[in-house]
Amino acid sequence: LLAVVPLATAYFRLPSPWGWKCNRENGRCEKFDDDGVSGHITLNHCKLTCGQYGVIWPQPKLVTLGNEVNYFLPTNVSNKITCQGEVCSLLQEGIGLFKGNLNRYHPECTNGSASFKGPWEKDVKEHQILLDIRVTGGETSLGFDTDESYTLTVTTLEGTTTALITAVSFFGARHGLETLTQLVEYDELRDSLQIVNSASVNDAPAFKYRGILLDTSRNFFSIKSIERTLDAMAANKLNTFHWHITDSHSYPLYLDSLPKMAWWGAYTARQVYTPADVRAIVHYGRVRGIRVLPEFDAPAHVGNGWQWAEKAGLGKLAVCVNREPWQSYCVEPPCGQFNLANPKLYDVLDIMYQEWIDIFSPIDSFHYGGDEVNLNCWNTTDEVTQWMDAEGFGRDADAYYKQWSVFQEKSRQLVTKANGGKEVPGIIWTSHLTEAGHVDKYLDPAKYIIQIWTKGDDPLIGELLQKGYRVIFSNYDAWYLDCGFGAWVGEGNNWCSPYKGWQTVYDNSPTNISRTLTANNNYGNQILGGEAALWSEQADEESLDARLWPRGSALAERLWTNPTTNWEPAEFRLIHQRQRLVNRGIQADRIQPQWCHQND
Ligand code: CP6
Repeated sequence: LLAVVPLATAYFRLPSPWGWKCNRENGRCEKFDDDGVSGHITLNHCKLTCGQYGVIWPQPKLVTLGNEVNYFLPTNVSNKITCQGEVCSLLQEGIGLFKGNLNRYHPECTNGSASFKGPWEKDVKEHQILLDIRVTGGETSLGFDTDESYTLTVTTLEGTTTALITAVSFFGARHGLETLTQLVEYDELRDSLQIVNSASVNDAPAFKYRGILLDTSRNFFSIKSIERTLDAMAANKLNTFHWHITDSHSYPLYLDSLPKMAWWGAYTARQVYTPADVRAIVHYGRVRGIRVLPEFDAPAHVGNGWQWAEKAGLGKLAVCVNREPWQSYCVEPPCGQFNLANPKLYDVLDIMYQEWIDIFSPIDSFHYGGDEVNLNCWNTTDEVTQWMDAEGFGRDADAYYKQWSVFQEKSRQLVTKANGGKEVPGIIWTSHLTEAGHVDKYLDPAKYIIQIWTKGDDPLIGELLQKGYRVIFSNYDAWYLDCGFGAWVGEGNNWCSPYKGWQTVYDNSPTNISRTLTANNNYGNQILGGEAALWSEQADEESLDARLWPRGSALAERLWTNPTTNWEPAEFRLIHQRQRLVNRGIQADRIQPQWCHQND
């Protein structure tokens, strides 16, 4: 039983007339009259230990939590790490982030430093936290075969709480640290932190690929806002930042080898990512357990940036850009598709991919886009039609698809070359090339992963799985987060999905979508996971946080745990996860009145 602790009056305006107690029947904290003597459970204590999962998000596979907490100060956290080589420095960085996140529970905290003021009882002041982290493997960057599992065992003995984390990889260990953070809360009465006294967690993700797409072409997003997104992803154990850097609208990536790309392609001189910026983001992601997946969307979705080539005497590399009437050529202005008739295209792409792969390295996959090609663009461009005729390709749809697939394979070879000859899986959106009946005519199932953005009931999914493709789900009817409530959803120019509530995001499961297929066949290991997309026609960094969070958290629990329940039992924890994101400086949206979770 807990002793009655004198109130630290300087930090406590209203003495609490009641306490909160865990109702172990329903796993909820309930209000009860405080007799001031026994069973007094203060403020945040209850939520940490109540319910099967406390306030851990996403739900671990297996977890048992103790019923008590110990109070401590973040200055009393020490560590012991068992690891090899570069894994040790990643762990040191990870521990630094862990400590910053502990401080972020303090109501007055800036950038991970907070001043706890006390005064404290001796047992609070002296309580020690020891991190004992053991990583057996040497992997330092995330791949599709990386083992992200971990175990976390918390035990308390005589004034010391030990957290033992074991993992095969650094990536598993950092997930363990994230879970450990979620066994901690601030305690207002003592101006200290509190940690669950004992816990046993055995955890591993249901899906390998758990992504968020950010489109930095339609609108620019600052490095700060991208870092914030990576912070929030880490808090949710999401592991892939799919960076849709370029599109027809802008090309904000500055390349030392092709400086004119950004000169023509960036919106303003400040709105560019330099090679150093990209390298920094790749590292920022890695220490948070996140792969940064570059997408160069082609041969459609190109436009601004490519004008320099014609001025430089290389001819037109992109055609149909700003061509009127744009509606007939592409889904949104400006248009733009590569000019497959111009062989110089490959010389430029060779240079471009060299630098892309260099600044994003090491890569374990590359996204080629490949969506929304409109044959009418090529079929109404004299240079292209003359080339098709001269080469004797013909001009029906199949002839164009064939040439498009040749472009695709050449691009993959250039990426392989830029990657020192090491092949990595190519990821490609569903498109005409991936259509049922002929997808394997164009794309080798061993070399391409298909990202399905079309509806979840698409019969194509069955064929892709049967033919051996690995797939990633991003069905727009549940996992496109682009549309805000303010967006125009009537007739006319409407390039968004529209708004999906977090419940819709949560209830959309890759295994349900393909249930009939997975029930009788062993396609489980071909379903890599899923991704939510923030296309940015109607969003920029001002709306970023509220558009992505906490809906991205709903996605994260679906992909990490793939729970058998719907959203309802998760709501209570999601409210707390949202608060945790806010503590970490992310302006996540609210989903309930404070009254609904007053009992924390
Ligand atoms: N941009 C690119 C887009 C979309 C896609 N690719 C998109 C399509 C439909 C909706 C939202 C976004 N804006 N390059 C599709 C993969 Cl509803």
